[in-house]
Amino acid sequence: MNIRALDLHDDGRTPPASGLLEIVQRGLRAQPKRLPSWLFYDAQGSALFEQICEQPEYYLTRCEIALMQVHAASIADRLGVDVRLVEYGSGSATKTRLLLGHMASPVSYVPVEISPDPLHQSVRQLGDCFPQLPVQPLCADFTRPLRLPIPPRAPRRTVIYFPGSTIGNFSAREAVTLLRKMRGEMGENGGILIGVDLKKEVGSIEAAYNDAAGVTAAFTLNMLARLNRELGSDFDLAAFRHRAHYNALAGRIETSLVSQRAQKVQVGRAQVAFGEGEAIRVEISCKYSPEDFASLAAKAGLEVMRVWVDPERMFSVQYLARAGSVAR
Ligand code: AVI
Repeated sequence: MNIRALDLHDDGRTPPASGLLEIVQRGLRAQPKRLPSWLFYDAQGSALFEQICEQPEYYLTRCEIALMQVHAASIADRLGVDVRLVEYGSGSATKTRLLLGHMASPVSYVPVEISPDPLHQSVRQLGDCFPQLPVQPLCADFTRPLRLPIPPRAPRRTVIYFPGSTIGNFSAREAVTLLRKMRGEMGENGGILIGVDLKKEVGSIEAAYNDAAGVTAAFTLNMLARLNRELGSDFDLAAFRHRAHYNALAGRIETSLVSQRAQKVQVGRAQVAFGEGEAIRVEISCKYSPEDFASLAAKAGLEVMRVWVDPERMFSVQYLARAGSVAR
């Protein structure tokens, strides 16, 4: 493994653990109640998410990997030579490996991840596959401005890789803000390679978030288990149900935890009252047509240069550059 791979950069901007209680209490005071979806991803939640990706109903991962298997060479060709690849999140080892395997003389790979454990894991895995590749892990929250590590040599282009359709977990307004931030980080000549789940027949979308084995339900409920573990709250997991339904007007899956009875839950010093059937909104997963996504990108000053889609039109991988840029 390249020795630089172990040099973990911490931009010092990860939120303090003490803020968690305040974030949760504020979300549960809101009307309707809501909790941020990043709360899913403690160690248990991340392991459950890996399992979700293997469920037969969850087509997103399967389709994106298949797309990368077929098109990695043409995608890498589009990115060009001497690229610095910055990945938002670091949990997509298979897709990243497929991409890096086709890239010509990449300058460095910078996985950006808020928690150090998955970051170390991805560094180890990639180090084994690409011993010559400088890996510069950055421990940071990718939704906030990043201080990217100094590359080992000057890249021709910085490409931000954001697979998995995680962009769908942001509202349209948040997504534009995030894309605009990426636009700044990639620079004049840079690009964004992004996985975007597509609009399709409602049955398959809803099935993906309501798998028969109940893994997604366990993933959603783990958020409350996490709060019990970390904040000492007393959520009764048996008294909440996972609900995920497609809001066709908004073009998104809306996931909630629904209280099965009237109850009170202790969260820190606050007592939170729930009515029977009352929901906590925990996630949105937006689905886009190629046209929808192009207009979202345009609001962030970006232009879609190329779209790769599977034959069933389930999922897309898109390459964006600055709108009107001459450096294509
Ligand atoms: C990470 N993200 C793209 C997943 C999604 O499809 O919205 C998270 C997820 N939630 C439930 N299942 C998967």
